[in-house]
Amino acid sequence: MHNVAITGTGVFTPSEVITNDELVEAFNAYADLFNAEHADAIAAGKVTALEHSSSEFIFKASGIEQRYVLDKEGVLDPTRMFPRFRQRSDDEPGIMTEIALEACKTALAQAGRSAEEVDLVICAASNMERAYPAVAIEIQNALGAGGFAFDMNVACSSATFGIQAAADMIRSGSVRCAIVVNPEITSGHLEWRDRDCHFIFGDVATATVLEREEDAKGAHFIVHSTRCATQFSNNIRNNNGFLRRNRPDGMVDRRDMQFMQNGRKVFKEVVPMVSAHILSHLADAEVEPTSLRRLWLHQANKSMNDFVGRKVLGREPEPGEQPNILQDYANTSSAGSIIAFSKYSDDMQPGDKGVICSFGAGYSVGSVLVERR
Ligand code: CO8
Repeated sequence: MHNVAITGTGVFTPSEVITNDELVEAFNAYADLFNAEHADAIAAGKVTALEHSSSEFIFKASGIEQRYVLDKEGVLDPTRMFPRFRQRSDDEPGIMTEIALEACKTALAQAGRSAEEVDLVICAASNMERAYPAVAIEIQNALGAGGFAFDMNVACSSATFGIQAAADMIRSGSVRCAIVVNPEITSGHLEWRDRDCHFIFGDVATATVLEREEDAKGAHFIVHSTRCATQFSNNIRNNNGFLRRNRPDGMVDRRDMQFMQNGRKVFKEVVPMVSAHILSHLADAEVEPTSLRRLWLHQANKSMNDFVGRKVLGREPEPGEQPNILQDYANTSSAGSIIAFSKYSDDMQPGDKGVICSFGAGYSVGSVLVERR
């Protein structure tokens, strides 16, 4: 059995930013257009008028101030309200591969590894741009990596579940060096026309290099242990899928073909689940929660993270113990905790321990207990 180390991480951040004010202005213009177009049906009580969104609500309810996206113009066009991506031919790299490569290159450079040394690529994300061939195999090919590659989707928990899968294979010896990459183009499956959720998500790609500890070339984190758990819930759901055309309304632009959630219920049900999950993981690893130097939590909601941090540490987290990036990136699904880990781990000293934890649709929770070496 081999010790497993995280030796590099990378974050690709799109160049385009949408502030809350810009987002709300576009949404409100869309709502006005919708209400004017459906004025008679609204007056007859057959259609519900859309209410305006507000920047104050968004910041207060979530802590989000802005989000990065791959295409700002399409999202903010009130007659469109979703990104405009150039149609690519099958001979060109897909858009997920393109952003994944950027994150992979940074992570590999940090690890001091060349792509040929990688023998496992896992593309772990909350949606894939096609069914097959696997996006991971396209990334493997574009990188020039060896071995094998596969896609996995556990929504917001994809990165930690991918890390567990890679770590287990490295530990057992079937893989020597793995890269888990999370290209999250959430702007493609968010419903920007729904006031309840239009502010939640942003685009990004993250990557994590894992290898045998004995191969690590510099400072690294060992993966002490990982833990994944799932519990079925319909409270976060997207009904788009390959059986879509079998439905009588299969070709209609239905609301349930994009992200849907009951946010209040998710908040109430997931917070205790996550706190209990982390505490039982730490208890089994015989690590005192109070000895943790850092929690790199999933980045969905600031209050959610405050609750989890307080429950796990048993006190108010000190500034820096539980870094948030959601104010800048919004919720980037599986990538959120990895962005936090990548940006806020350089100052950790040998022996310092921390937990990377993601949670979301499924429900799903994944935790990775790491120690600086
Ligand atoms: N502007 C103004 N008012 C608003 C707005 C708005 N934009 N939106 C809602 N309101 C109103 C509501 O209508 C409601 O009014 P009333 O009280 O009159 O009914 C009031 O504000 C309060 O609404 P909520 O109860 O919905 O507000 P909350 O305080 O619950 O906040 C949140 C909403 C921020 C969504 C919060 O519930 C939350 O963060 N919940 C947890 C969400 C979460 O963590 N989800 C995980 C999803 S991520 C995941 O699993 C990955 C999925 C795959 C990725 C998908 C990519 C697209």
